[in-house]
Amino acid sequence: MSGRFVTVDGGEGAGKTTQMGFMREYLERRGCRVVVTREPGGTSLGEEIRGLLLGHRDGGMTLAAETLLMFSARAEHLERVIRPALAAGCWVLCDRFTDATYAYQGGGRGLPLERIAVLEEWVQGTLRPDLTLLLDLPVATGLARAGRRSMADRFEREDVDFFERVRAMYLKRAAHEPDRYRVVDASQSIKAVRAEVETVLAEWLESG
Ligand code: Z5A
Repeated sequence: MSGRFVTVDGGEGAGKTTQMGFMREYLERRGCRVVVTREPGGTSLGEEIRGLLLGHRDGGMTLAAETLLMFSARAEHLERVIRPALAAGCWVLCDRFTDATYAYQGGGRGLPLERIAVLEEWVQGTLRPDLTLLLDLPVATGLARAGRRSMADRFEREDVDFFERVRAMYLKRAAHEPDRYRVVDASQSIKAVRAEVETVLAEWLESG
């Protein structure tokens, strides 16, 4: 079976990391070779950039710097991890990708989407995910889950309205690209979300 590029995205506390572990098991049981990775990050330099992006910066960070750092990490990630894995026939399961830039920097912070599109074209060329699972849930539910964890990072300290705009942008993109996106109700129990994700994967595998 040839490689596929599958991304998992969603708001705070959506359960991406949890479900990606199950997805890996599911695909490996079907004989797929799977590479699990994440953004921002996924490479040595990318993880350093992640530290800059999520860290607590007294002076803040301009939106341009934030967006360009996301795409710097992505350029490294594509060149060193994603493209080689796909070329070797592996499935790449990526925890967040460019949809997150549209949702957070575009929807959340108000960066014009055309600017993101220019960077997407430059850094990715024609490469886009084959399938994107959007783990969708009410903002309050996600924030309550995330709140149980350790200290909030730079994004997690944003207010509820920010996360509502992020969610709205994800849902808008999913509605515009129904062939690539599958929206999963992530407010259910871990077991129920897992079952829905596996059904989506099974149907997608069968369809193509
Ligand atoms: N960001 C950006 O702005 N622009 C970009 O282009 C990119 C990213 C790529 C870091 O991402 C930040 O970067 C992110 C957006 C920004 N900021 N925010 N917010 P991240 O993906 O590393 O950070 P995150 O959203 O906080 O993800 P996370 O910490 O990895 O959470 P998760 O993977 O979605 O959830 P989880 O770790 O699987 O679960 C969280 C908790 O909920 C945990 O205790 C689980 O046991 C629990 N959980 C999970 N599922 C369930 C269900 N179904 N029921 C109940 N409890 C559950």
